[in-house]
Amino acid sequence: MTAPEVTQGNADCRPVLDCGGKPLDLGRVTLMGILNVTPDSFSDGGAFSVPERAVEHALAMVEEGADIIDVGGESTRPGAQAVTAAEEIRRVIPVIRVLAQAIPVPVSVDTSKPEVMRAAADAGAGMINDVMALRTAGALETVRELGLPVCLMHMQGEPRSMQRNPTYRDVVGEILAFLRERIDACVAAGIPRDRLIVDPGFGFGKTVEHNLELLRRLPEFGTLQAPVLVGLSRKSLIGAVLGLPVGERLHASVALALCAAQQGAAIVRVHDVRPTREALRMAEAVAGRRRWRSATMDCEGQ
Ligand code: PT1
Repeated sequence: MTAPEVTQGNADCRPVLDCGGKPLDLGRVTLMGILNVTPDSFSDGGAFSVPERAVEHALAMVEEGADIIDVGGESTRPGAQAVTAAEEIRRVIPVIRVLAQAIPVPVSVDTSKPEVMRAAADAGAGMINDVMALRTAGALETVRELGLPVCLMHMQGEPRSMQRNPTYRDVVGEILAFLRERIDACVAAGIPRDRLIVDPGFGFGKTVEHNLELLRRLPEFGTLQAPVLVGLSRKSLIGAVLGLPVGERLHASVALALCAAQQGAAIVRVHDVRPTREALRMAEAVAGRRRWRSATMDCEGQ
């Protein structure tokens, strides 16, 4: 008798993602450690802009339990200015090159520019994280050629102006429709469906109420049949709810990461790896499982 075939097309049935040769096990909630190599990062204030310091910080996050390190050279926080591809490459490539050799976990690159995606993959990056969901000219073709997994994020507007007056008729419905359209565009461009990750884009053209409703209704994103990535760490919705400055948002960030995991997120993008890892481990021990299923992601018996 032959072994049953592994079902494709569902995060829970296909738990290991190949990130350019390094595996990312999505059978458990995965922590993405944030590594900003920008002089104007919203919460690190450019502390890791010197390559040596950035590498040191990434090593510390891996030590603390990060499953993937996300390297970004362009701030996309509300109000941030765009940078050129050459400047982004100058910031991220030296760091990615060292990290890809030095750490056992995959490195992702947080960029929307095809030139940066290509240079990062050359330097050893194993995943593309694009807040523009491959809408930049040439991005779809580039990711197809690179053969790497990609995170497709929703954003209304552009970073410079996105928080001016975000409006939706139905925030969850519209974001689901957008992500469905981007998944279809990827598949049409020849990117296999099982390389796609989706992200509702917390804080990207959303009010506090939009963000809270998105998190409350996160299980509905399971209908997209792709792993869901969530980034809430230190974001301004915490400032709005608790009245705390960015340097005092650790406890709320841990709470939101745990909440996202229990709502079905496969990957949580965080600054503070150790406290988040401890909270998730504790909740996993209580639940007796390593991953919470979203309502619609169910392949029991397959
Ligand atoms: C994210 C994300 C990201 N966030 C993915 N990539 C940022 N896939 C950068 C605020 O309201 O959520 N998912 N890359 C950081 N962006 C923001 C947005 C930072 C909003 C801060 C805020 O404070």
